[in-house]
Amino acid sequence: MKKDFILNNKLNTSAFEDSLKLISESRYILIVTHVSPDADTISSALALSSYFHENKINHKVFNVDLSDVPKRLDFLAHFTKMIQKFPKSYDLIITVDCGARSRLGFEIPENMKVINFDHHKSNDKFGTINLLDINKASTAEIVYDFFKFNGLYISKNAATCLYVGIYEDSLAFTSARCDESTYEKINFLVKCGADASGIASNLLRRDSLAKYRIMPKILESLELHDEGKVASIYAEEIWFKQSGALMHETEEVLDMIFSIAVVKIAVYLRIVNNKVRISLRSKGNIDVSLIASKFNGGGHFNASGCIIETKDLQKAKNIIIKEICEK
Ligand SMILES: [Mn+2]
Repeated sequence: MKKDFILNNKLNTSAFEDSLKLISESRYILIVTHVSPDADTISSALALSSYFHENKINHKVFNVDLSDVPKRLDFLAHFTKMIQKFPKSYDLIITVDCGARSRLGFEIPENMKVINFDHHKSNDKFGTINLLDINKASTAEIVYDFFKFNGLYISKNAATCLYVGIYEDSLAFTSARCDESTYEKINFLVKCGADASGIASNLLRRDSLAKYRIMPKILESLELHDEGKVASIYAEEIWFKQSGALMHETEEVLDMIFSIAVVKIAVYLRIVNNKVRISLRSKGNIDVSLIASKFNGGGHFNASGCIIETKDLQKAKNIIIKEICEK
């Protein structure tokens, strides 16, 4: 059995039903979030986890490195129950927001059944059942569709998770992939008990001081290229040690420079595991996933990333800026 749900204005809902059937036939489910987890993958996983808890379905939410999970999501139900050690046995994997096999951080065991919830163009349909919709701004929206098409009850806990995933991955409802259905979902999630104001307080008003110690340094690194169309910033490894800031706390600086009127593409470089990790953002019809894919990276049309195998930030900056400006 291999089922794909790919949206072309026509819903193939049978893949949602088949997913639920596969879930009900399984004894122990491993929900897998991606490496360098973001709010979409964690929220999507914890929304499913809430449903599974409420319905006594054996499962665990897995991430290959829990120390990487953003702490600011700790208000989501079952956040502390996530694991990074494999359970003794499991017979179904559900991946959420994993745009490629490599994003799981481990090899899928042979003959393992996999349900693949995702919205990345790069996804090569590695699942037994693939619930892919690249037109959606978040994987959380596809998890929502799974609940709705199967007529499943969305508890307050699950609704809160789904709201957070949709909010964060749509960049606070500013993504071009937000459509009418996004707001219909949000409306329904609020009816289910998601508290928009409470969520905003938890998500946006709990910054560390360290974040504001490192931000000026990163902003100071700002350079404009190609008559200001391309902006780059970087963060030296030592700045993290000096300030105590965490990697994911600095991503907002990229959004800040991306907001400069003349800038069309924004680039952020920092060192992760002795290599330079690069995040790219673009406005309008500029596809930065094409640039990321030149360096074996991936992501979305307007937001993607890649890794360059060097410890030299300046060298990596020159390589990526050259690639962008020669486009
Ligand atoms: Mn996502």
